[in-house]
Amino acid sequence: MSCLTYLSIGSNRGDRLGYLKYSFERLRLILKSLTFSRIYETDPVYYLEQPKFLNAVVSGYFSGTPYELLNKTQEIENSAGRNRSTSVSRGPRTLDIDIVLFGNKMIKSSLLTIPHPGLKERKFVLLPLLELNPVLKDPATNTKLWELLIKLENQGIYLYNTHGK
Ligand code: PH2
Ligand code: MG
Ligand code: MG
Repeated sequence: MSCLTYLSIGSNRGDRLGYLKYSFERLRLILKSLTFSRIYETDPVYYLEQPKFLNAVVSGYFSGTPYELLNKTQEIENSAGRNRSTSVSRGPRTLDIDIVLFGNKMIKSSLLTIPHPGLKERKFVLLPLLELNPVLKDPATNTKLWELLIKLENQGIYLYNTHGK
């Protein structure tokens, strides 16, 4: 059996667009019917002293457990030069792939929390997520995600125009 999953992708170090495209190509081999949102350039949140991010969300069907998917996404992050040992928590990274939703599953363990704990407060996740599926709900509370999005303050999210870049 396969499960529809949504992943948030981010990069704010090095060739940001290149890392996003690399992640799409790698995820294409892991997720069936891979679909991706438009790409947004976003102001950093949490740790503010870092460059702007490129962010997107992808969806697709995964055959396996959430932990198996986590292993695969971490392997892709590592192969994109992600260095966990020297990096500041929530600081600059070449490639970050976060599992946001995995069907309607709810998981809380030391390795993995699903839905992603930042989902409800991050416009750079909610906006591209709703672009892919406007009727999504938070499986924990059943709240419509668009209702959460419109309550958030402006966070600096701009459509990234890839023409001429
Ligand atoms: N990721 C973070 C911390 N802050 N800000 C934006 N705009 N986009 C991100 O992907 C992001 C962030 C840690 O994963
Ligand atoms: Mg992240
Ligand atoms: Mg992450």
